[in-house]
Amino acid sequence: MRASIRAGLSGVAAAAVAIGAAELVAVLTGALSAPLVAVGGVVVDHVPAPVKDFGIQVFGVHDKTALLVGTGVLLAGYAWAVGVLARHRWPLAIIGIGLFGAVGAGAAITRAGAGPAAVLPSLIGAVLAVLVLSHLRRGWETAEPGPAEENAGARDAYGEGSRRRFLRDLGIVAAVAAAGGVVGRMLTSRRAVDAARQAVALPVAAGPPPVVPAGAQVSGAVPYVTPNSEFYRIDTTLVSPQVDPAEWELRIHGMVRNPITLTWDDVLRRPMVERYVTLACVSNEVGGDLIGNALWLGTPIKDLLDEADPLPGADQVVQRSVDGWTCGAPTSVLRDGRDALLAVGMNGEPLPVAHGFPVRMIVPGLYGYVSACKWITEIELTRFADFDAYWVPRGWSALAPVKTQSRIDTPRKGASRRAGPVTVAGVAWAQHRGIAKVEVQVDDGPWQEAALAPAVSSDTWRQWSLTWPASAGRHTLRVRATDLDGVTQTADRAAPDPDGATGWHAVTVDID
Ligand SMILES: Nc1nc2c(c(=O)[nH]1)N[C@H]1C(S)=C(S)[C@@H](COP(=O)(O)O)O[C@H]1N2
Ligand SMILES: [Mo]
Repeated sequence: MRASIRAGLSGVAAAAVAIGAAELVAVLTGALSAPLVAVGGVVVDHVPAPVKDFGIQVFGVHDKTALLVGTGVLLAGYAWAVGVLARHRWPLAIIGIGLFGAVGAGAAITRAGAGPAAVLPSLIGAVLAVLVLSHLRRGWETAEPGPAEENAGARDAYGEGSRRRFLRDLGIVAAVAAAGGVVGRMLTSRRAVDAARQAVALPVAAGPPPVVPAGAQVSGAVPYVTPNSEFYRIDTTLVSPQVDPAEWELRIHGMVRNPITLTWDDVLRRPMVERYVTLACVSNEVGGDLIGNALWLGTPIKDLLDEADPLPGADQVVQRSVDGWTCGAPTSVLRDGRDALLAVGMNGEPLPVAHGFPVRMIVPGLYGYVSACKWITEIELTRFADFDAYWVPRGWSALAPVKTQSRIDTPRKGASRRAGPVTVAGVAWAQHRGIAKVEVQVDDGPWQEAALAPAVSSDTWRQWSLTWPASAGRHTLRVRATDLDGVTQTADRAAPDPDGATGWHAVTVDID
């Protein structure tokens, strides 16, 4: 490889380090102080309107991506030139890097709300670029021993096998730069979205807030309303998508007469209702805790679907998340009058990021994987025959109403108690049908009816309790529920796959 190519590549690698390091520093000094964002912002603010319109026309929604790619190409060209310059004119190269840092710092300091610290990402990036370039430079002139006598010392430093060593160093530098950039960008966008979330003023629901009846909470059972921090979390993402509500959009399209696009403000202006709904995961094992009950604030999805006006035959509503995940629910279920919500609030707060901020769906009576899309950005009317949502080709059912289930929360499995009256308590759920009866069996004795606590609605779980006169020894307690359709939970044990676990929850306790 020719020395000038090595020099050019080194220049680009040094620039990458500068950008990557700057992204990391910007986590502390603010998103707008990262040089790429700062310079991009200045360009966008000053570009003449016709040029901007042209950009939007040509690149459409990808105009920002185009701007970033364009900036990246220009930057790489500049960095290459600086690297080549560094071969014979080292001081000039340093000035070149300094200029680069100055432009970044200058742009950052003019951005809204910038303090003196806004110059740090660019300056620290520039200093690191000089260090990296001066290190890589030691591997240049060994490529073709020639007249580059001023680099004789450098040749000694690398000696034989220089090509491999140079490439190795270049690779390490590039990897470190990329990692720094990605991590920095991730942390920065997390902070930005956290700030946007804090700033949200949730709309007020029409009608009086739902009331949790006195006595809905039974001692020994889980909290009737699950706090956000304890609400189970299930999704396919490694890191929660960070969605800026200002840039968020929801498209309702496909087999509809009137496609609709909603912005965040459009959603907030729609009529809002607040409902308790118990959400369950299909993967919940018998006795498991992948279930929670929250107060959801949202706008009825039925009205939106009515406005979109589905075509005959559009039997599936596919919901798509910003990360491409999909789920599909029957159109008929979403329009049957139940409180299926496009939700923006959870227990009085904007949705937590992990639970779908800014907007998700909640459908009473369906498992989450077919109905509760978080970070939703698309609703597409289609046919079940035409589209399989994410989990369907992976072996899970396309249709997944929640199965009637019950769980013993106290005593816990393996607990010990004194002989005498022991409280047995827990929860039971059959969303959108409602719980009619809960029964407990001790060992092989008769089924005894537990006392049912009131519930907010048929869409929420219901707590129950029973006082058991416990005698010494090891005992097994079982629970089963009957829903308001009159169906009692089957004893047959089935795994969650493909449409929800069945069987009775049992715990063994020692009484002494
Ligand atoms: N975007 C997206 N939404 C999703 C999922 C997902 O993987 N990605 N998982 C679903 C599943 S399987 C369940 S059970 C619920 C869980 O919601 P929670 O994490 O708020 O409890 O979200 C649903 N929504
Ligand atoms: Mo789930």
